[in-house]
Amino acid sequence: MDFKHLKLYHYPATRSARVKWALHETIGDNFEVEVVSLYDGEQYHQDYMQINPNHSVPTLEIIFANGEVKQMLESGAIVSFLADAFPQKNLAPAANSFSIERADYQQMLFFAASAIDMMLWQIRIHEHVLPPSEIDQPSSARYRHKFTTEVEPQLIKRLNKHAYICGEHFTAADIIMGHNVMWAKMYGMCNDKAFSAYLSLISKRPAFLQAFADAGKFNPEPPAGSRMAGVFTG
Ligand SMILES: N[C@@H](CCC(=O)N[C@@H](CS)C(=O)NCC(=O)O)C(=O)O
Repeated sequence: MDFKHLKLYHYPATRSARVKWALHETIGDNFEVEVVSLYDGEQYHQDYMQINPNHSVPTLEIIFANGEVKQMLESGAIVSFLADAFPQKNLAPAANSFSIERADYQQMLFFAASAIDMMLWQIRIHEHVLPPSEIDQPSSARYRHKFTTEVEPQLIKRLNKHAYICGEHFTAADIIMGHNVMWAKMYGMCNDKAFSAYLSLISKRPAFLQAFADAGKFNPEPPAGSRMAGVFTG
């Protein structure tokens, strides 16, 4: 089935930028973007909570050709869905083949979107988001350690073998992993030259440049005095 309209609810340089990147890779500019001002609490507005009870971005609203509407809320699921929905863009090994390439691609996409994302999120909330009374410094230290001693070596090994995370070809797994590497760099991690080479390669893609054109508007911490200070969870 084809789509009639796509609308992305977005906030600069957050996980919704992964989806914006995948949309530019697959359908160019043929979608609507609405910015949800996270630090003003717009994600908690009743109308938004009705479509996204997790009060987060991304939300991708899909109006299908037959008029049916579906909201997708998970960046990994959306990026993977788009890659499979537009096979002519060559962003994923074929879904209908029991291949080593597909197995590896899914493994890396989910590793990035779940396990690695969770580690980075723990660092984020304990270093930038939670009020002082809720900060648990050992949690952030634990995930920094796990990331640098367990995750980074695996990624470096891959990137020393081939240009992209799953081989010599760019895939949707690079969208999630690439965003994670940039996110980790904000915390002073991912310093090996393999990561610099990787980022310089993926950041030249026109779809990347479009997706992150607004990244300068991202502020890692709720601005002082924001009514979301102490409320915002991630
Ligand atoms: N697992 C979700 C997480 C989405 C998420 O937490 N987004 C953050 C921005 S990166 C957000 O909108 N936070 C606002 C809030 O939790 O109130 C995904 O990968 O899409």
